[in-house]
Amino acid sequence: KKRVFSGIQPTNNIHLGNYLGAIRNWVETQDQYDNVFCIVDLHAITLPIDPKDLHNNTRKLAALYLACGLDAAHCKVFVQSHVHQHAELSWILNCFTPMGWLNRMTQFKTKAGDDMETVSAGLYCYPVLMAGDILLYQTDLVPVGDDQRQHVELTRDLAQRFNSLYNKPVFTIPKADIRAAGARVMSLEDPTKKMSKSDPNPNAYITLLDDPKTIKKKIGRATTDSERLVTFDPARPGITNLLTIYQALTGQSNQEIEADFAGKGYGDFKAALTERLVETLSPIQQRYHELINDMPTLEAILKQGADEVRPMAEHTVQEVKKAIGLG
Ligand code: AQP
Repeated sequence: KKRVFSGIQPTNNIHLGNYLGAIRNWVETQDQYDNVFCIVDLHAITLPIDPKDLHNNTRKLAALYLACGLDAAHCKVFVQSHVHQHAELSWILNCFTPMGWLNRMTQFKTKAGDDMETVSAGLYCYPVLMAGDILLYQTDLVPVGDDQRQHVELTRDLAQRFNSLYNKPVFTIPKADIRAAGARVMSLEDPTKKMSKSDPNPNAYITLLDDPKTIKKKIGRATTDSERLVTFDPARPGITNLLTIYQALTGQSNQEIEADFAGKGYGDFKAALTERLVETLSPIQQRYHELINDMPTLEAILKQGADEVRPMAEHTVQEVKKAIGLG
């Protein structure tokens, strides 16, 4: 079976973009692959984060992975910092990554903004840690949202560079797996920006734990336009984003959706979208609450996941050290 690896940062409540762009796809194909899914807490410290929040978010995210349908029988689910080989490989790969490559990473530019003096070196090296995460498990496929395309490309370049430098296939060359539906969910406030969990405005995103009233409010105030035509139209990114979400939830074609809402206004469409969202999220929330209230079971699943992946990670680190002549 092909190996799949992916992860999410435990930085905040995860949102609809993380679900539609990533987790839902992991769940859909989990029985076809050999899956490794990580809660990437080492990535979460690249920007300041409160220790209690980091601790709690890590457990919340693990519970959400499982509540969304990841099955421990098909997947190894674990916390990145429980497997020290991630940090170890990341350092080694840093020494093989040209600064020029990192200078081209658009996510760093967006997240660092103008703050080049105090922003951490960790944020700059984030793509190298991510490359290490993927390469440690000899990954074939990386199911992610469209925003991570550039980082997976860098991972491929790095793996190819390392293999050819030592003339040995130390790393499997991974491929990004980006599905069309839900690959880029946009902010509800500013539909030209991606939906992001670090957005200071909570109305810009729907979290997986939002209750029906909150979902209704957020969808109700989501940015649209004055045309009042329920059609996919790149010139009207607000309604197009909402329609894209609706499409990802229903699996209907553009034409079917436009036909269903022909002659209807944004109010009718927003009510239907709210209904679909509540329908999708309610069962996830119910399972989430069961899991988060049984911490010993959750901790045991995470420990088991880390115990299962550690030997694979160690094997790769040993191969890397051998190639380089370390130790
Ligand atoms: N808006 C999005 N649409 C589709 N997919 C998305 N992803 C993130 N935002 C969207 C996908 O979710 C996975 C996990 O993302 P992450 O938390 O590891 O990193 P991120 O890309 O930095 O996510 P956020 O939500 O923007 O978090 P913050 O605000 O903390 O940086 C990835 O597969 C990503 O593609």
